[in-house]
Amino acid sequence: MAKDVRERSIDPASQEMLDVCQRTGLETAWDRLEKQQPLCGFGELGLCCRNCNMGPCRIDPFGEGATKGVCGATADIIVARNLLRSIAAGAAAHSDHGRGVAHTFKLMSEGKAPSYQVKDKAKLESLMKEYGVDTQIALAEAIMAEFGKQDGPLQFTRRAPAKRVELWRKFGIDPRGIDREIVEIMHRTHIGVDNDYVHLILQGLRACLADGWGGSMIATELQDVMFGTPSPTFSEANLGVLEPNQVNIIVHGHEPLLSEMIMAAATDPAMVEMAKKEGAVGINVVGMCCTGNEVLMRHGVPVAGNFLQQELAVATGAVEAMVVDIQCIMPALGALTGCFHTKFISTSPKAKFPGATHMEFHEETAIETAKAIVEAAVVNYQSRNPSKVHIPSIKTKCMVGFSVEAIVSALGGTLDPLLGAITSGAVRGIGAVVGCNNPKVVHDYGHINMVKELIKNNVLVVTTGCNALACAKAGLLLPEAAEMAGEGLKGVCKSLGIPPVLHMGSCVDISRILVAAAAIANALGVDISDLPAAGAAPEWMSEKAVSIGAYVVGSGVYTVLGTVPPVFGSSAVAGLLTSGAKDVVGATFAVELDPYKAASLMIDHIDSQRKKLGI
Ligand code: BF8
Repeated sequence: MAKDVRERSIDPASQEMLDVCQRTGLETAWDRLEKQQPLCGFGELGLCCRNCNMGPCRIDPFGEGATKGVCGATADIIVARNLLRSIAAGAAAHSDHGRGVAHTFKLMSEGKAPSYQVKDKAKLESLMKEYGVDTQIALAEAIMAEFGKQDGPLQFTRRAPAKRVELWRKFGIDPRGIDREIVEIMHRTHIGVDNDYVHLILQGLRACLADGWGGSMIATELQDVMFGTPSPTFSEANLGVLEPNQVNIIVHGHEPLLSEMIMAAATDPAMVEMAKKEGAVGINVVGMCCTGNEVLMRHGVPVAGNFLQQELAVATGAVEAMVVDIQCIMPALGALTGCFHTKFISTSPKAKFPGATHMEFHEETAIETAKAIVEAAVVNYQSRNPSKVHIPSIKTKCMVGFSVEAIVSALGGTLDPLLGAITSGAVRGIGAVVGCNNPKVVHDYGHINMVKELIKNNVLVVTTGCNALACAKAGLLLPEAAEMAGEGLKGVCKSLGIPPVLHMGSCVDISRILVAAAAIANALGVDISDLPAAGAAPEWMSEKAVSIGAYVVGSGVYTVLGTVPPVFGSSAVAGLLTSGAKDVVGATFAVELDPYKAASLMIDHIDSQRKKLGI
């Protein structure tokens, strides 16, 4: 029997489309999750091992069956190894994205990628200074070399407070090179290599720090150089941004290298003219997921939704092309787009999908490929079947684009007003709320209720990824949302004209949050772990989120997870993550599925940090 859509999502546009899907028999991730029930209990606890072919092995959590794998690996070893492999995959995904951006930057610097230019010269110059080089090409080479470094340090790790770097060194987790740490995880988790769960987890921390302060930060910084550092701008979010009379193109995935070019091609007057000849009034490019965040914050391009809305967007029947690159793109889109006229176009040399047309994107010919993609969408407009079109008329205004530079500028050029507000207690602390959607929990319920609870209690929220898009849809990214905040935070937001929830970008842009945390800690003369700050990922699902969570904790920020990580098959590993890590990195994870209780945990932590700081 069809499930009540209100049990699937709190977002009205998504509920409307879920109804359409149920009526027309279109399958979504929620349906597929139901078909997966009951989920594998061994998998949920992290207790199955497929790392060699003597198994697969699994440990009986009740101690009645096998307590060891064929090689003798215990629950502690298996759980830790599985966790590390997730970190490796997540760190690899972010860092390979960073490598792609660095590669484009290098080609551009050599004059081989004419579609790209330097948009933020000041950032370019400050990066050259940071790396101690005199030319753009030397900077490109120095950044590319970070990936293959053998002995570190990674330049951007030195943005962290000196005390943090000292601690990383003391525990042997200061990253030596981005690729090296990922490869070492794969080596150590091979059968018969590293079988000490503490030692394994320390390597996990080293690899994820190379993501947050390495690969992800490289992606953010060089994207800013080439596409501009975001500054506050207004736009709109939710499925209602799709236009009934225009050629709708959704850019979905993660790399702005592609979406920036699609934007440029779609605004080409010749292309717009062609769309008019096909009977459309124009071309409407909208974003989805983190690509959505990238073009939203730099150009105010409207965003159709977050992770769980990708299928719902296609189900509107009004999408001429779903253009994807990498990460968080459901392979289910192939079959679903096949039910409509929608062209599913893959572009990355790294990512192909069943049912997709592959139009491979290369930096050297970027704008030409982008034009061919836009043209394919335009000529597809005629194939739209009006009887299948259903666009929810729901969208919300949002204010986005709070890079660290933009925050400092909103504060009048210095962090002092924020520090003053924190010290006085008007702003109780900072909550970084990030991460995915997951059909295991009601779509956007965890995101929105946690964020509302935090701002109500005077916690300024910074957000990225799919949480940012949930907040955009719920109207939390508007200065008027200050009315939902506690008195102190409301006053600060009103005087600065900013929302109580600051959109800082895509998931690689959590590196911006690290930079902000480091700057605040440095200004106060303390470590990041001393700050009245906490992190959360209320609906996380991806391996990238595992890496993020680990580098945020590794950077000293207490972090609450809203879906259960597969580590509870080992009380030793779970204990290390939720308690023991405090003695190493000064921060821990907590797991709390109720967003209200999770917000309280964060607020309690913030209060205890304030007490320790004497503020
Ligand atoms: O990198 S928040 S579902 S879209 S993984 Fe994916 Fe998760 Fe969304 Fe962006 Ni991040």
